[in-house]
Amino acid sequence: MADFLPTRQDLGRALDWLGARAGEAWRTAESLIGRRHLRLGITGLSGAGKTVFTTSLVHALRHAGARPHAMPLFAAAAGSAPLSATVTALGDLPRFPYEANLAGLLESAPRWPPPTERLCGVRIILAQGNDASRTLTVDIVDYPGEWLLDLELLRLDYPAWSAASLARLAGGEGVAAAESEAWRAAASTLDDADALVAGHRDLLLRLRGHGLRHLQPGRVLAPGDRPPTPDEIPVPLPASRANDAIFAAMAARYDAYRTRHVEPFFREHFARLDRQIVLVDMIGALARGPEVLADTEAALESVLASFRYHRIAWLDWFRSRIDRVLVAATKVDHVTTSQYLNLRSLLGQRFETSAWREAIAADRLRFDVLSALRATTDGWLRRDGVQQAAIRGMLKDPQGGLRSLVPSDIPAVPPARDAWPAGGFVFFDFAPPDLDAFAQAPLPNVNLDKALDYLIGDRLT
Ligand SMILES: Nc1nc2c(ncn2[C@@H]2O[C@H](COP(=O)(O)OP(=O)(O)OP(=O)(O)O)[C@@H](O)[C@H]2O)c(=O)[nH]1
Ligand SMILES: [Mg+2]
Repeated sequence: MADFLPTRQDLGRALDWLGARAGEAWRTAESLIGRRHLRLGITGLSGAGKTVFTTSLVHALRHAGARPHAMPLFAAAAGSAPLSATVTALGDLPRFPYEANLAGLLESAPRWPPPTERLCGVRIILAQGNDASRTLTVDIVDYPGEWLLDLELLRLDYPAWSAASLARLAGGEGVAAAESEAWRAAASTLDDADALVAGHRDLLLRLRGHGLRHLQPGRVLAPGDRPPTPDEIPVPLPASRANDAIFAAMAARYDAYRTRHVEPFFREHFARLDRQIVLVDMIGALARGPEVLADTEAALESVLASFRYHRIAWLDWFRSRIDRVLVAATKVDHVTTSQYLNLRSLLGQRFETSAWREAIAADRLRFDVLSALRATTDGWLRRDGVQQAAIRGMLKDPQGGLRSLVPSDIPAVPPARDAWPAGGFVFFDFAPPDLDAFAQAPLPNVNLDKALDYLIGDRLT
């Protein structure tokens, strides 16, 4: 019971929170006069496909009215009056570079957009026919998945976070254990906070290079525009050091990191979202092997836990209002159509437990596959007299050219380590396709319309 009595600090946080929410009265008033508003969060761990998805989504919303058959959702919603879309900045957030990303994709040698590590946003105002009072404003907030993963810190105190982080680093006999061995030894003896932080940062970067994603604190990897100062960055230390001065110093840093970075992000952005899409590169994780696949699954589980808060007294008062979460395995054009069902199953199988059943049954949580920009087409390849399903596209490697290839089949559940195929799962990276015909039309994709229908469709009607 004592857990739930607010402390003075909790009350302070709650007041900050109320201040941040004042703008919402305005949104409620807008909705009463027929101007509807929806705030959509887009996230995924680095390289998952957030920027490509957001670019394709904005482009689709802009041109859905012009080519209704490409996006059946909009054709149905618009009826006889075509939809028009205006793209503008979103408050004082850095603007999502839609135009620059699109220009790169439309070049004669199309380019994928560059990596991004900051929060940014864009507002799209959809209007139906000439009726200016019938609008739907879609605010899109694109933020690094590492920050979503950091919300886990709000549920853990410093000793618990340390224990969990160190267990992940030491776990198994894989790359994390080997790479972190020297740092873990230092963490059990060293008293120099700066050296511990620098070594830990270096370790996290190396682990990310190996494809691991369940890495914290996230702002070490994705610092954004307001990076933590050196004395706000904690590292995990073993319980054997609980009585050392360095342990108390790191616990203080941990609290500073949470209150100055994680909580403001939660309050100012995350908790204001209405809908969320979480993008996951399951195919890339499979290609990296069993350790990375298990790590990606664990990171996803931690991320999804942030959508249902338990036992955090002050957060429980102002529960996140996100009522629909779509978890999507991206880049599904890397495999043949015949593999989509298995990919969907590989993504969602871990959540077929009682803890998630209710959310899934109520359609508040959905799992699906998508490709925001389809770079391949389906085809067939004859090999040794046998017809095989193949995909065809321009390889990303400039020497690769246009190829028909047979990627690995996707397993419906993660194979046991000793049942992993010799040589691993093999997939290929593709360049964006020629998009000449799509400057004024939704980009070729898989399931973008379906994803949008779930995320905003009910507000369009
Ligand atoms: N074939 C294909 N490749 C994709 C698709 N989406 C993303 N990619 C590939 O994945 C890479 C990363 O995509 P981004 O959208 O930049 O990923 P991100 O999540 O924004 O990455 P960071 O900003 O680095 O965190 C791209 O450069 C493409 O190579 C897709 O729909 N199809
Ligand atoms: Mg990006």
